[in-house]
Amino acid sequence: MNKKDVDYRLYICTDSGLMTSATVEESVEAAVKGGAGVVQLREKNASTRELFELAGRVKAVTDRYNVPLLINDRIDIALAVGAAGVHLGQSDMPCDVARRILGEDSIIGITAATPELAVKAQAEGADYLGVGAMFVTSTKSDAKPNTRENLEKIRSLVDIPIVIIGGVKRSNVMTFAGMGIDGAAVISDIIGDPDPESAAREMRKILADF
Ligand code: TZP
Ligand code: MG
Repeated sequence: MNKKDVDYRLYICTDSGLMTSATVEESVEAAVKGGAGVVQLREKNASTRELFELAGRVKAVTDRYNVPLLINDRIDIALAVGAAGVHLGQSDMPCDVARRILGEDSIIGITAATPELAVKAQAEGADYLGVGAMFVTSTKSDAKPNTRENLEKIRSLVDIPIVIIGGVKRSNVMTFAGMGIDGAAVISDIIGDPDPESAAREMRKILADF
């Protein structure tokens, strides 16, 4: 898939610690069937070998549905399995260096919590931004809650896609409608649901007219 055609509306991240019973691959497949347009493999506790093997299995699923797979933090794993790209935070490899390593066709997403970081990420060639945390979330307890004012400011300053993240759920995502946001990145409300397919379908429906 051309990276310009990515549908960011429903972006799911994995977290095997939040899953009830299924494997990561099964949860990803369910979420994609329900309408997720981007999958990020985010497994903070896996060893390099485990992550490499899991990434290969997840990519087999995302390839079948023609959905891009992004790898959290790890450029090496993305290259090793031929993933569509990476998602990088402010403690990870700098965006411009990642771009040099991965090339122009890869997707590079950057976490940018402030207008300054957002503008810098866009200037360094980021394809999209993750902005959050929109709410306090136990999934990432060190993520500081961001403000809507910051989100509005960031939206006015960059033209690349923005996905909101952090405590975003079916029950609250509608409150962001009309802000020019391109999508919602969700972990617990989908991957932590016993029925990720229905959860994704419900969320995707709510996001339909963002
Ligand atoms: N970055 C900021 S908050 C967060 C990440 C990865 C966690 C989001 O998880 P959840 O369960 O959707 O709140
Ligand atoms: Mg990171």
